[in-house]
Amino acid sequence: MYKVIKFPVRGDARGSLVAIEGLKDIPFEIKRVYYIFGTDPKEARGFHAHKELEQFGICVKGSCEVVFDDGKKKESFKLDAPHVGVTIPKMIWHEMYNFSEDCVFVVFANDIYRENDYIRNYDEYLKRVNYV
Ligand code: T46
Repeated sequence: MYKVIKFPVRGDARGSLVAIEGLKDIPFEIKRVYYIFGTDPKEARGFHAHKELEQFGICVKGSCEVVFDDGKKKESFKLDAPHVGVTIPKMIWHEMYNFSEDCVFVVFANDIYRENDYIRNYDEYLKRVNYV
């Protein structure tokens, strides 16, 4: 449903650095990066699946929880370390909750933004994955 990827932290006396390369550290070429910050902890985001888009998300600061749903079962993962991220595969419904006030959630994607790649209706999602 999703994969957790942990990166080595290259630290020295000056501080820490994490490097992420497309096709090497995450399983696709990176075409777009976006980030979410300043989300009110009471707000939830996501509530969609992507038809084709492959993504990888990591909280480089603070924390949030991602709920993954394949139409049959749900699993959640708390992102709270700047060197641990999760894949957000295509055709997986996902929702994000419990953003810390300082959360900066960075997402790498394998394509540009296309609104027609989103399935934003859960019943339509269930139909497409053949569960209704
Ligand atoms: C996803 C989760 C993890 C753009 O104009 N370009 C972009 O690249 C993106 C990602 C968004 N937008 C616009 C579309 C909306 O008007 O930014 C606004 C907020 O997007 P949305 O409501 O889709 O945000 P989230 O947090 O619900 O979902 C986002 C991504 O859109 C989505 O692909 O998988 O983060």
